[in-house]
Amino acid sequence: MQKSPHKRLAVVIAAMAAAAIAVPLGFGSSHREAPNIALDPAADNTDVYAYTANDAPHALTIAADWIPGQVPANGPNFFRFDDRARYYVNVDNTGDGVADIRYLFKFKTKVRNQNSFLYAGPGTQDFNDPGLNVIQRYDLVRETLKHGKVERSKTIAHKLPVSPPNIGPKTFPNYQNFVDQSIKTLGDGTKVFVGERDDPFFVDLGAAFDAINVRVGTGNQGQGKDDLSGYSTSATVLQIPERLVTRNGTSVSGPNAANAVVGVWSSTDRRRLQVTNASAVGGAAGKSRRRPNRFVQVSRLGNPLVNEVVIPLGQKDRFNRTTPNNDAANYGKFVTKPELAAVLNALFGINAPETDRTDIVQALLQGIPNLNQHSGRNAGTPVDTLKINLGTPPSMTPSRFGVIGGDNAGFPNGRRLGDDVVDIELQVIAGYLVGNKVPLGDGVDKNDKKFLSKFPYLAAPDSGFDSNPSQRFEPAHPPTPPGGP
Ligand SMILES: [Ca+2]
Ligand SMILES: [Ca+2]
Ligand SMILES: [Ca+2]
Repeated sequence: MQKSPHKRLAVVIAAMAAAAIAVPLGFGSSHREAPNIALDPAADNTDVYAYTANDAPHALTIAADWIPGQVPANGPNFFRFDDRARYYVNVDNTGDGVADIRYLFKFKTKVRNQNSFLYAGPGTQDFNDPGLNVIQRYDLVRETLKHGKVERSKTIAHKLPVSPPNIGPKTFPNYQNFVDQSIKTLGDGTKVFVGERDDPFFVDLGAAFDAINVRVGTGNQGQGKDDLSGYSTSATVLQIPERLVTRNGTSVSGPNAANAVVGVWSSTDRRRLQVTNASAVGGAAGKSRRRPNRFVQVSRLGNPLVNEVVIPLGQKDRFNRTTPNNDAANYGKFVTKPELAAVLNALFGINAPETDRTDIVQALLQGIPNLNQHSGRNAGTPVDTLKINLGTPPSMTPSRFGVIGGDNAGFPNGRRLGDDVVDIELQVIAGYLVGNKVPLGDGVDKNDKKFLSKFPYLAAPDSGFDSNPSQRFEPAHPPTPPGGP
């Protein structure tokens, strides 16, 4: 699986559109004609979550995932963050779509014995065990910005270990040791974990838009198949005291406080020209040019599925290169006139409004007034950040539908791990907020594994030995009869 789930979803929609509407939609001749970032999975953000955890009510918890579709048994070269890329978690506390605080993860991988093909020897206990052959570590840098320029930069964690993939019980008989050793509380009170986890995103790609399900209104009645079950992701989890992310450097007194709302997104930078083998570029064989090239953004992610279902394929790589403060100018027209609404109407005749969708702009990009809209002069500026009101108390009885399910502590007021963003966004695009309430859904209501009630919250990854991710290829409905279609 090369593309992120979201990008695969976009392909599904593209395929549906091409099949259902007899007009050329310009998606290219091949579904394999993927956007650039799909060819660079190590830099590909898959999901970002920002919420107030029940056991940490005065902190902002952010989980940001990278590298889609990781098969747990993918040895001997297991997935890891790219030492040459820069991974960011961005926070905008003024509402202009420009980061004010950034957390930068920089990685370095060490292979103790280059002559061994093993990631670790049998019975490796923890990070201190000499049997651990491959170890990736990271520095965490906190940057404070003014008008988008880094004003202060401080390394707040140095050479912390990345929790490795769960290779199997013979290699790692006590895998949890690595997880425990990867959870750190830093000097400023920030908690951090980086490493391999179960992919928390859940979606039934096959049935998401199943015509029959939707026609009879059973889209929300289960029986879907979690296509991402059994896959892992490379996760960063931060739990940051509120005072370190708010615009005035103090904690949030309540939901109406002027500093209560922050916007969150993740991004990845690479050097503009990055070659792994100088001789491969021809000409100056053996002479590697060491002139450093500047870093440029190659991927970003705020609200789930915005780049996937709203931004046309031809614009996706541009989206990845641009920043939220320019979203309205660059992409506003796609949001107010979402192609998906037209596609849903063509397929299912559900009367989704197709133009002037200011309701979607508000829900995803501007923030909802008196809930998660920034206060002050940038109030209502449309930017693709995950906007969360830190004064909203966490819910003890969360609804997977979040705000449209009557639970103001969930998406789009931030995003929790369990929020069913596929169902929510399908329903919002169908017109939920303007009175067209259609029970669309993919039939997958929750992750295949239970989330943890404590940090780092994301479930443990399957071990390579025990994993069974190929289940995702099974059809959600009775298979094709023997002999084929
Ligand atoms: Ca800002
Ligand atoms: Ca999962
Ligand atoms: Ca769902």
